[in-house]
Amino acid sequence: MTAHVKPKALENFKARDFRMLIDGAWTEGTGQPIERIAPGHGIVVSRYPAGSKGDAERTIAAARKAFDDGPWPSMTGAERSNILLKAADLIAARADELAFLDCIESGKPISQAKGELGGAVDIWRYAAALARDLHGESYNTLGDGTLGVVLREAIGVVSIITPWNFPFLIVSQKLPFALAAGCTTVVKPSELTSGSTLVLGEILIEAGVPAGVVNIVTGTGPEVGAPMTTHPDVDMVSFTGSTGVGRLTMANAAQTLKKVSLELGGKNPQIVFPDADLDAFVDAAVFGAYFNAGECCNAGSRLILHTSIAADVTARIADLAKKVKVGDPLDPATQVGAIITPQHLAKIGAYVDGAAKAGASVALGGAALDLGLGQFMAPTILSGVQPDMAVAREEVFGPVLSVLTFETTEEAIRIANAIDYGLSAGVWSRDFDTCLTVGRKVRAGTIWMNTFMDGASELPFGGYRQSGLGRELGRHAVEDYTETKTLNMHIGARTG
Ligand code: TXE
Repeated sequence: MTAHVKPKALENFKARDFRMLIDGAWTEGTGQPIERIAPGHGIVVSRYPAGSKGDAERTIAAARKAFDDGPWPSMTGAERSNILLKAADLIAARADELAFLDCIESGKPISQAKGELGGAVDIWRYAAALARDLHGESYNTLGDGTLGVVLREAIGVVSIITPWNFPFLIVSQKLPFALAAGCTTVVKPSELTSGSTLVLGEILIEAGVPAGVVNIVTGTGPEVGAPMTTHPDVDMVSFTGSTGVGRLTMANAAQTLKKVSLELGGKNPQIVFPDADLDAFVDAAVFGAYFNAGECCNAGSRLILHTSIAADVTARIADLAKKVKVGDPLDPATQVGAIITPQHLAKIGAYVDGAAKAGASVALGGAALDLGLGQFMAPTILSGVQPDMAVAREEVFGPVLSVLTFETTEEAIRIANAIDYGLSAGVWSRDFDTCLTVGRKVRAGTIWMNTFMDGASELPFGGYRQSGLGRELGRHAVEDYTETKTLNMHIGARTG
C-alpha cells in the first residue's frame, strides 16, 4: 500500500478529542483514549475516552436515578414530543458536521452520509409525533361490576448498543423512541465511530433533555458494552450488530430477564424472474450490493437469477459496477468509500478467495484497491456460487455480490430460505401474482417488490430467525420501550 495522502479537505484538520456524557457532565476517561484512524484517509481523526466497567456502572446508576426520580418519565407526551422536535431541528442545523464525522470515521461517502442525516431527522420527527399518541386500552365489557384499563408505562432504563456501519442513523432508530416512551438511556456507540453520537449528546442537552436521561459512554464491547447487558438496574437492551454478539447479549440479558431487541446480520436474496424490468433490476442490484461498500445488514448480497437470464444479467451488472466510483469518502462524487478496518478488508478478501477455491468464478473485482488513501475493496461479483458455499450463507459485509441461479419458483424460494438469516429480500417480476406468491413464502422481515432497500420511518424494520428479535421504526416502535400494566377495577359492592 502506498503512503497516505492527506486530502485537501483535511489539510487544516485537527483530530477531535471527545468526552463521554455521564449524568449531564462531560467526562474524560481514565487511561489512553481510543484513537480512530480514518479508514479512507489513514490519519487519526478522533479520540474517544476508553470507558471502563466502572464508567458503565456509574452511567447506569445515573440513568436509574433519572428514571426513578424523574422528571422525564412523568412529563406529558406533549412535553417530551416538543423536546424531540427541538432535537430534530438541532440535528438538521448540525447535519453537515454530523455527516462529516460519520464520513471520516466510517469511510462512507459524504453524499451518502448527508442522505442518512436527512433520514435521521425524519425519524426524530416521527418519534416526536408518536410520543403524543402513546396510549393503552380500556374494557367496559367485563360485566357491570368491572372496568379494565391497560396502561402503557415506560419500561425503565434502556441500554442502547450500536455498530459502526450507520453510526447516526442506527442510534436514531432506537433513542428517540425510547425517549418518547419516557425511558432513560445508556448509549454505547461503536468504538470505531463514536463521534456523531457524542455530538448528539450536546444536541439533546441543548434541546432540553434533563441530565441523566441520555448518557453516552464510549469504549469497547467487552469492557463497557457487556456490563450494560448484565447489570440488574437495566430493564431492556436494544442492540444492533453482529449475530454473535447479539446471541451473547441475549444470554447476558437472560441472567436478569431483561427485554431484548436485536437487529443483527443478513444475507439478503434478490430473486429475479425473466419477465422483470431488467434495466431497473440491474440498477438496483448494483446499488443493493455496493451501497455503504456492502457493509450493510440489508445488502442485497445474494442474487438468485433465473437460469435463462443469468449470464446476460450478470454481464450487465458487471458493466454498470465497473462505472461505480470508488474513492475518497470526502469527494462528493464518490459512490463507494473505504472499508472500516484493515482487518475487515482481509476478512472480505478471505471470503472471495474461499469462494474461488470452492469453485465460484470471479466475474469482477475480487481484490483490494490501492488508492494511496486508506483501505478499499473493488466492487466484486462472484458467479457460479452454490447455495452451500460460505459466501452464499454468511454475511461478508463487503462489496461482494454472489450470483446463484434457479429453474423453478419453488427452487428459488428454497434457496432464498436455506440460510440462518431472514432480514430482507427482493422479488422482481412484472407479474404481481409471482411477486406476492414468492414474497409471502420468503421468510424475511422486509420484502421489496420491484425495488430494493427503500425505507420509511413508518415501516417496521427487523428480521426473522437469526437476523434478530423485534422491530424498529413504524407506529409500534415506541410501544417496544414500554410495559403494560393492567388496572382491574371493581365498581360498587363486591359480592364475592
Ligand atoms: O460488530 P459487533 P463488529 C456484522 C458484520 C461485521 C461483524 C463484526 O458481519 O463484519 O458483524 O462487526 C459492541 N457486549 N455486523 O465487530 O462486535 C461493540 O462495541 C456488549 C452486522 O463491529 O457486534 C459495538 O458497539 N457489546 C451489523 C456493537 O457491539 C459488545 C452491524 C457492535 O459490534 C460486545 C455491524 C459485548 N461482549 C456489524 N462486543 C448489522 N446488522 O448491521 C462488542 N460489542
